[in-house]
Amino acid sequence: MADITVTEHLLLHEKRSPHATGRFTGLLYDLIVSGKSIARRINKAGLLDILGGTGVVNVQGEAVQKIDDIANRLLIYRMERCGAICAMSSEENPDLIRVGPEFPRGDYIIIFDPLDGSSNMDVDVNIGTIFSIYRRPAGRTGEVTLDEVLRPGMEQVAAGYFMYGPSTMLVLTTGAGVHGFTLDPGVGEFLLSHPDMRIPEHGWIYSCNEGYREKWGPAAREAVEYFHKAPSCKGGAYSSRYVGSLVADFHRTMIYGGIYMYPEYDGRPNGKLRMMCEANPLAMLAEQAGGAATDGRVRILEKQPTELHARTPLFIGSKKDVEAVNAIYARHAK
Ligand code: AHM
Ligand code: MG
Repeated sequence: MADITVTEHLLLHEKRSPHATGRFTGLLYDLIVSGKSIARRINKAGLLDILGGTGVVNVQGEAVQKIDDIANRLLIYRMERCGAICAMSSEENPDLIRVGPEFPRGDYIIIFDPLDGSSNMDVDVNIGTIFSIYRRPAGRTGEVTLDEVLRPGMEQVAAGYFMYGPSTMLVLTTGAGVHGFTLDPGVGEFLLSHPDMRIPEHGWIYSCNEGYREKWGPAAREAVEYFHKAPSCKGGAYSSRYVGSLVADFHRTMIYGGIYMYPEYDGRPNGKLRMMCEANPLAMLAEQAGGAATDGRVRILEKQPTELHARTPLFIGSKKDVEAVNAIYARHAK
């Protein structure tokens, strides 16, 4: 069978997706160019003097790695010029970035974490770019206002991630299932390698940073302890895995099933992960693949963000595993 490129796949999808227009496909095309450019730099990172920190601390209070900064600039540059975007928000920038009148503008808003897990970069472990795409509410023109961006994840029209690992992958949903593409470096194209990805209903891996257990509240502790004792889908005990790169931990969860957990903890009532550039896009992917995502109480996609950099606890993965956590939180809420 002939290889199916991501562009070809998107064009076929256009017929089915009510959101797909030529502009949307153009946006994704430019996003893919950005992903390839970031992948190219990451592949040679050790040779290019782009490992380590910039000495700057970002809006999240975290040290900006050189490669974070490079990925962020690449994405902003390309998205500003793609003709489909009117505004964007990046994990690395405190404010909304409005596309200026010097560029052609479209109706889409993109939110991204340019390089998730970048602290893993120095040890050559998988990292990724996560993105979330909204369409501007109908009838809005002129300067984009913040309320047009602060919308629940349910309103996303597309979401996905690039994962830079042994191979570079793009995992994408436009609201009609989830499809995975692998970059063929010889051809320079992402080729369909994982059509119709589905998260198994029940898994055998739980994933969280257990180093924080002393800081967790009783519900989070009980949730994790549940996976120490409950039978996995294989009948035996669950296994534990934690890369510390959300994209990598989530990608494994997409394929093998199980659950990724980043609960709230002492001093961080909403945990660490960002709602708009991390939890929402991954929640859309999870649900489109038959899985679930909650904060222990509420479905992630229904949460109303109150600020661009709002955080949320996250439990994401196999439906049965996420439901077990919800039941524990519900008991603790009584
Ligand atoms: P980042 O976007 O600044 O890289 O932070 C998010 C990352 C996630 O990839 C990962 O799941 C989490 O931080 C790991 O955090 P911790 O070291 O607290 O376990
Ligand atoms: Mg991140």
